[in-house]
Amino acid sequence: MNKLYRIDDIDRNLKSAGFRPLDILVVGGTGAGKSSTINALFEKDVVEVGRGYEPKTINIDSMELNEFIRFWDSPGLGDDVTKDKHYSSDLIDSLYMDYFKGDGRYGLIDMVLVILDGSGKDMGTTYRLLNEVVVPNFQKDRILVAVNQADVAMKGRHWNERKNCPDSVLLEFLEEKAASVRNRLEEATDVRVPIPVFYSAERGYNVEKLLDMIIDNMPSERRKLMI
Ligand SMILES: Nc1nc2c(ncn2[C@@H]2O[C@H](COP(=O)(O)OP(=O)(O)O)[C@@H](O)[C@H]2O)c(=O)[nH]1
Ligand SMILES: [Mg+2]
Repeated sequence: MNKLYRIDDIDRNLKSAGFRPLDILVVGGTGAGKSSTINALFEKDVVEVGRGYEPKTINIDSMELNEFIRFWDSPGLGDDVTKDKHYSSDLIDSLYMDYFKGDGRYGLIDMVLVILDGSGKDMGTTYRLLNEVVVPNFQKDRILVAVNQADVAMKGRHWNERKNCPDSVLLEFLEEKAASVRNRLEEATDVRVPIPVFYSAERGYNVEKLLDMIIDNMPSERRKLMI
């Protein structure tokens, strides 16, 4: 993404909210494509992408897109129970973490972006992540969901390589998927999110829509700790 993409909108939103930068924690199951998503947003490799099932993101790390938005990558859940406990408690800590913003103020994670693997059907890890980690510790109206891996949502079929976008069959499938993800999440976690964007971090498809979703749903005030 161009670092200046909709920069005036971002500036206006954050000015009226009275704070910046906006800190976004990216969460999701291992292999959903959290790190790839951050790289796609930055249009370069800022975090290491896992190959296979080896999770590459051990610590929670931050990257600044521009002076207004900062992304925090996180390790994924869903590998094994012991590791998950460890990662869950790290994630919870990060939701309460006060960090130094460099301008004399302290800040907190302002939004959580949940990444789902659009090529899979299993949402169990995401439900657990929301129910056990995010929802008890974070404001529900600051959660966004996005469906990655749009290119392989139908096992690679119906992806138009030449135009780098889904054909009409896959597009319809993805639209239905986004709507159903939203409904299923609401049933399982009681969180109602804006309709998830579907995109492909790997192919650079709809990545600007992902940023649009973030820009159009920015919080109107600084987050306060839930006590
Ligand atoms: N086909 C496809 N593969 C992807 C996409 N995004 C990520 N991947 C692959 O999925 C694997 C896991 O990605 P990674 O970003 O490390 O996932 P993380 O564990 O959530 O951080 C890597 O092999 C990526 O290349 C995508 O949009 N399409
Ligand atoms: Mg990762």
